[in-house]
Amino acid sequence: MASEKEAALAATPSDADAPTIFDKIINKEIPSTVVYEDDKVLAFRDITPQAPTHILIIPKVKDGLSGLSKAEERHFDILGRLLYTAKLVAKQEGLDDGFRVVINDGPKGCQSVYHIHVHLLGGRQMNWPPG
Ligand code: IU
Repeated sequence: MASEKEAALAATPSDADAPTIFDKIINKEIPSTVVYEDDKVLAFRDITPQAPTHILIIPKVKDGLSGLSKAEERHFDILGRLLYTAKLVAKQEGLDDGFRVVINDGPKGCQSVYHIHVHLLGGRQMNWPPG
């Protein structure tokens, strides 16, 4: 299987509203392990975990947010909600000693799926600088 970096470099930054595999996850057309859901956001376990806890938090409606670089003022609320959900899920997962949130953007940011998502990583000691 291609590395995450190879997948990111192979991915074509899609039109802001083009559907991605995350739409199929939102619509339950393909299975995922959902850990949190409300009317605005969905959080599910990453299929290729990079830490003992690795969860993706996504908006249910993309509204042009294929990545953080596409954010507009109308996205203030959903951006805040994604981060707040990361905090809620970190608590739910028992990540009381710390965790990391990451948003990859564009090819050089190693983004492979063009539907904005917050990575929540925890359960091991993180390192800095990141790769
Ligand atoms: P990235 O920031 O765009 O690189 O993150 C995309 C993530 O989506 C990556 O960590 C994948 O493992 C993850 N993922 C998934 O959980 N389920 C899928 O069906 C696909 C990707 I495709």
